[in-house]
Amino acid sequence: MEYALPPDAAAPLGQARRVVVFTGAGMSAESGVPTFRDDLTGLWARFDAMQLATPEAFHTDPDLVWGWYEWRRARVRRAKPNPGHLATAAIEALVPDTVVITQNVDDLHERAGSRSPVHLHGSLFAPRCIAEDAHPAALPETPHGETAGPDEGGRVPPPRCRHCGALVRPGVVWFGEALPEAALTAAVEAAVSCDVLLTVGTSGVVYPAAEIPRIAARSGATVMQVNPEPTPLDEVCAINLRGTAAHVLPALVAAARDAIGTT
Ligand code: BV8
Repeated sequence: MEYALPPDAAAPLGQARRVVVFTGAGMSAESGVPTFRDDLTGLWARFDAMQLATPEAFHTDPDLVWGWYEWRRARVRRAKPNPGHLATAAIEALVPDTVVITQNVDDLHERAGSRSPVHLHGSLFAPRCIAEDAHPAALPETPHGETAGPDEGGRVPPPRCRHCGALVRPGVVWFGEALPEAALTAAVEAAVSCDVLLTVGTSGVVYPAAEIPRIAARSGATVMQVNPEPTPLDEVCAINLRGTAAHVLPALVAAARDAIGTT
């Protein structure tokens, strides 16, 4: 059943010249990829994602952390983009000057047709050497998790860098690490100059990423939120659509398309 949009909820998107779609883990939830708020499953149930996603955890137990990322990579490879990802790509077609900024490390936006999402927190598909020069490293052919279920997807020794023999690490931004400068700069530039920022599926608690919708609001953009739950970003949203990405976004895009079609 189509989501019942409040009247005029799509008007800002229908009139926008420059749009930002800012997404978090909730965007991929309906593709079966767990969010950071979800309890981990199987072997991982006794770990806290916030503890595993740190340089300290990798230093202490590289096999455990690499195994976790391989398990996550296998789950993403088995997942499919959901109607929310597809609707996001449809927004890019509807409003050519659209920038997708994601906190997610999966590739579901790309697989849904988004041209070049800005990955603020890196990617599961870009491992690199742990050494300073951070040589990109090849992904192991079949992620360990592909064959083993979550409760056997435990420790997996990380590969070694072909150039220097150092450990290869996941290509993500861990807690306590700086975000990639180019990505953060591109995200801020998009946020200060957009007419509408659509924040989808984020709890808005991890900084500096969570600053992006606030920067847009301070710069005069209309901020719209899609989330089944309240978040700290409620206070900067002009329009709050309580619902899931796969349910709300297609309805929002259809209504915006109608609005544009009638202008
Ligand atoms: C840094 C990659 C400094 C790894 C991730 C103030 C300023 C700056 C930093 C800080 C600060 N205060 C605290 C900090 C430190 C820290 C931080 O923010 N901590 C938080 C916990 C308070 N920040 C950092 O450490 C950052 N680095 O600051 O470095 C520095 C500077 C210079 C030099 C050196 C150091 C780095 C943060 C990045 C961490 N890496 N990911 C990996 O994936 O393994 S963060 C990770 O968690 C995600 O990428 C995401 O960003 C975050 C989880 O948030 P969400 O995506 O929102 O997901 P979440 O599960 O929380 O929520 C899901 C939402 O979806 C919910 O609201 C739910 O209701 C909704 N939902 C559910 N289902 C659906 C749905 N919505 C729609 N549809 C559905 N179906």
